[in-house]
Amino acid sequence: EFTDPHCDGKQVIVHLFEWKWTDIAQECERYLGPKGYCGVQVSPANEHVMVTKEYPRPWWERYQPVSYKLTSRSGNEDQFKDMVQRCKKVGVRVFVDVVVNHMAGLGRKGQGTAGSGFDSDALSFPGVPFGRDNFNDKSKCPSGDGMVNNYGDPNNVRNCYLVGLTDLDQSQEYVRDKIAGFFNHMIDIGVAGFRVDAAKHMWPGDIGAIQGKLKNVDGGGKPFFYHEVIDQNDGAIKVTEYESLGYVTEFRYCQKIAWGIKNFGQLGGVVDYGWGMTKSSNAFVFVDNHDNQRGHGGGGNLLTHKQPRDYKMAVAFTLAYNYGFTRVMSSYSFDSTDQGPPHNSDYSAKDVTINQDGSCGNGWVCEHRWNPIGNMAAFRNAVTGTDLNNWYNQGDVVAFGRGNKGFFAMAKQGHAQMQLKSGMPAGSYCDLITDCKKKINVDGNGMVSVNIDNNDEPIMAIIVGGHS
Ligand code: AAO
Repeated sequence: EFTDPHCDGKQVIVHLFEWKWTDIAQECERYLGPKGYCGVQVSPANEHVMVTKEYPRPWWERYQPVSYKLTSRSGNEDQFKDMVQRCKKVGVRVFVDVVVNHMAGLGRKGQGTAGSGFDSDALSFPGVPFGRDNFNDKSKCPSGDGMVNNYGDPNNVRNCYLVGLTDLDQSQEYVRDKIAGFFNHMIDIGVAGFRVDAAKHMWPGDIGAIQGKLKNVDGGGKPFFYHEVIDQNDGAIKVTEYESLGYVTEFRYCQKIAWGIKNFGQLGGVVDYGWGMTKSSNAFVFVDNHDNQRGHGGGGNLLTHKQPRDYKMAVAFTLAYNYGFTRVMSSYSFDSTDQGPPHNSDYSAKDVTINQDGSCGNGWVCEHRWNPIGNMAAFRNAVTGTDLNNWYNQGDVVAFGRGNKGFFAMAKQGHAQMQLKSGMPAGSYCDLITDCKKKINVDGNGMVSVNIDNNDEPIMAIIVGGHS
């Protein structure tokens, strides 16, 4: 249940972090649809605070809800509807980042992005409406100051305020109905599922009760759910607690793949279960996310777009490997941890411009468009359901096949010419990474002529059906 993304078997979601709805609609039509992406994760679409106190309009203001009205920094409800419909028309589904553990942070009041008044200290959010009775009162929180301050105690993690964010009481039918109403409104619009923010801070039973109130998505079936739970074997909350509710984020993978790219010989163990990583059918997998790429949670040694060569190898490997359901990050340039998206004078996000070479301008990184990333969505789609075979891992080269559908190789030193065993039928195949500028031959014995000679993108990938 809750594990069908409703995108006709496609396998990769892209997080277009902080993009406006009008830009996402265009990107679905000009890139995500044609490249075979399953869907797009969009930033929180509901009304949120506008922060000026600590920093001028930081990205994280969207994680402080004021109401469930669909007007945010990315656009209004009409633009949201247009985006969902235009994406769906080209086979790209929309998954919304939903912030329902809490409302805005203490000490904040005024108006949200849809003009609703609110006052956090008074626990007053008339835009929903939520009032004092709908929040966890201090008696349920075991910490002295009412804040989450002990990840070893589930009651602390779930019944206290996370970094001062007013903590809703989802055990109440009224609160559950308001949240379910918010989800059903988006399901009516055509949304296919949700990324549940701060799921670790909600009781799984409460999330399940809310899911029980949801409509089926159009075309039938439950909405797709993936829950944000940072579990790095160092707290009381385990990802397994959420497995009946859909996919769960597997943050340990971020560190394992970064380690593996630095130590190619370790890549064979990238998902060994010694770290207690969740099983593949529940693992929501990524190399970095919007928090840990800027040191905001789920930290540790990891790779981001700022290390392009290693990052391309990490993401390409992740999309070629047979673990989990995958999401790729798409960022904007930043040099401060709080910095919001590239913006106009009114702090609205700047348009995403596309350069002649397919890269983006205006401060948008668009790593999801880099060939080793964008072209690997088709690889993951083509090899769905197949096993890993013909594993090769010597001399800083790693290579493997996926059933008789695909073959993948990477050379850390930037070049590799060798014959390797594959399960592929004989033929001449397009190399996906070079956009088919290179042809790769497989002979009658399944021997593939690996040929890597690009130091910036030392990767090769071929699939059946990707014939030249
Ligand atoms: C802002 C201000 C605050 C202010 C607040 C309220 O920064 O100073 O008090 O407003 O006015 C985002 C930003 C926050 C921002 C918030 C609201 O990151 O800075 O606060 O919006 O505007 C925990 C949660 C996890 C959460 C993460 C950031 O468990 O769910 O913190 N992520 C989501 C979103 C995130 C958002 C929120 C939640 C809130 O993705 O963007 O916050 O809606 C340990 C715990 C984790 C914990 C981290 C960080 O992790 O295990 O559960 O995440 O600490 O507190 C190693 C360990 C690992 C540890 C990690 C720490 O990896 O192995 O266990 O180090 O990095």
